Amino acid sequence: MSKIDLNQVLSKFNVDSKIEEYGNGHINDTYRTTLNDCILQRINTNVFKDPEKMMDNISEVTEFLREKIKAEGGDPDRETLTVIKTCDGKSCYRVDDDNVFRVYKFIDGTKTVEEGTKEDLYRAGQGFGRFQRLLGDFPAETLSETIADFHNTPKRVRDLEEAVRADIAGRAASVREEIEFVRKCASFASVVTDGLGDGSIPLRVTHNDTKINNILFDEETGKAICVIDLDTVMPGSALYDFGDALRIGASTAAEDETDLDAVSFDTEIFESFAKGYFSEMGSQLTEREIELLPFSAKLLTFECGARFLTDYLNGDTYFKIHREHHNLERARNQFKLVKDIAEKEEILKEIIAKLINK
Ligand code: ADP
Ligand code: GN1
Ligand code: MG
Repeated sequence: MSKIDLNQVLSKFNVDSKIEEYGNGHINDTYRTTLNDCILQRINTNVFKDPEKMMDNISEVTEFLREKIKAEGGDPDRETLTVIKTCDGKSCYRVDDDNVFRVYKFIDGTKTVEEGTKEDLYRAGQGFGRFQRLLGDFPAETLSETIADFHNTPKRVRDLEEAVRADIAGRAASVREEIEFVRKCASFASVVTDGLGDGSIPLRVTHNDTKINNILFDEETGKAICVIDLDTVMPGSALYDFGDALRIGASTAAEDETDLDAVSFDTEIFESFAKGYFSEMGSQLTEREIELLPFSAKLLTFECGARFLTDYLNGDTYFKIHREHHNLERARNQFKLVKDIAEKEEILKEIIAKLINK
């Protein structure tokens, strides 16, 4: 990476500027250009094997969203990402297989939050709900699958078993308890994939990575204005987006908090997010989807925990880590949250029933 001259990369997009590191994602390297407000990203090609196809997805989705936003009287320059093309009209620039870059317009006057308030989560619910609603009639068949089996939870459990068997980092013996926890939860892992398979849950175009820092909030009004990080926009289930947003959004602690007593699921925040989400998507959801909303928070938190544990066993090759046992700490945190959600599932069901009957 150090060998790459980022200014030279920017010149390929006809952008000339100073650059500083930016953001807090686990996947791509993000930079902000300080003179003319662009976001430069080195796409993680270890994660996204075909960046050109991914950028085709993103270009199609953002162009589609632009038209929808315009039709609703919104501002497409702020309410969706804008892909800046290279001088020769491409949506990314490939230096070599490990160094593929893209540029977006920087959306000014916005902030991201890592752990939001009740109000932030209401707005995030609106933002992610609106995103899903606007893509309701997007031609799903034109999208490529940027990561195969991304939310295939049973496959994630099988990947964990594979990592245990291979044990390439020699860590399996030290995480027996966590591995057993995944095995115990495997009984509910296939609820959504089974539903998509037999048609009882509809396939929709979804974001699939609705972490709370993947939405930009207006600095002044606090409104959730733009859903970002569109790398995983693919056909999926509304339950993936709902559950994943609450995984961090309704947790009382950061995803890597090591004091597990501080980690619990805030039912009021759950209610707030669900209210915001229903205000946009309520009329589109099927009965089965509504029934599974509380469960989705548990499922997606479990899935993410299993992924962190797998990466720990594989020697930390997927998620960016900032300390030696970071992925294990994240996994333990997520599993604590799964247990807490499981204990609160009845309360969550009552909250949803109340919102629906309003
Ligand atoms: P990752 O896949 O690594 O999470 P993201 O695309 O989410 O990468 O970008 C990382 C961070 O950069 C975001 O959380 C956000 O703070 C910031 N960011 C990304 N795109 C924009 C944009 N167009 N305008 C303003 N900030 C952005
Ligand atoms: C990654 O890219 P980012 O930081 O928004 C990951 C998500 C995980 C999340 C856990 C493409 O999200 O699936 O839920 O970390 N994205 C990808 O924090 O794997
Ligand atoms: Mg992100």
